[in-house]
Amino acid sequence: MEQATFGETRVEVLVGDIVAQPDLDAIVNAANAQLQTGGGVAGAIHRAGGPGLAEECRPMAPIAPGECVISGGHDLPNPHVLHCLGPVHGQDEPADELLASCYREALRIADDHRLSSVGFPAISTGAFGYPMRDATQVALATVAESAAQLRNVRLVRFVLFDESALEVYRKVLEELTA
Ligand code: AR6
Repeated sequence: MEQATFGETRVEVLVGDIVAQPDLDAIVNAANAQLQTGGGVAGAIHRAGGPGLAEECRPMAPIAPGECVISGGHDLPNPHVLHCLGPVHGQDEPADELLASCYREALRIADDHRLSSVGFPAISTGAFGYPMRDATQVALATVAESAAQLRNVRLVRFVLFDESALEVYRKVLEELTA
């Protein structure tokens, strides 16, 4: 299954690049605590966003695991970026609650800013080492639970880096809606 509806919000899962989603009001950054450039998603977002993005973020740092802050999109095609710090697997506990908090907070902030579409990468599953299947269960269950409270967000897109991640998302989405 590649899409599902929770409340009035559609959830899509696809393979792609998080910085190449020009139709979305906001993309989510798998950030570091300093909200600066890095590897993976953070590197791609800061390269595409340009120096103005790091400059705007500097006074909001540091953030703690589970937290999320919003900035403008600068040179990105998206008007906003939601910067979430995921848990480092095996270090930041309780990992599942901290990861759920990232998704919940990003959706709450997007909704408060009256955004209608948000794109997420698979937070914590790269450099931070969170197993993909466990992280996917947290991500999709949290979006499903949060949907009832959303008044503005109508599209949540999970932008995954490869087919194997997409396969996991498809399976978990199927289990959740069974
Ligand atoms: N688009 C979509 N997904 C991507 C992209 C992309 N352009 N690039 C990587 N992924 P990561 P984390 C996938 O490491 O685990 C950074 O250095 C990747 O395959 O970006 O939360 C920061 O500075 C993986 O599945 O984020 C932090 O220090 C997922 O996105 C730290 O890494 C997340 O990988 C954050 O680690």
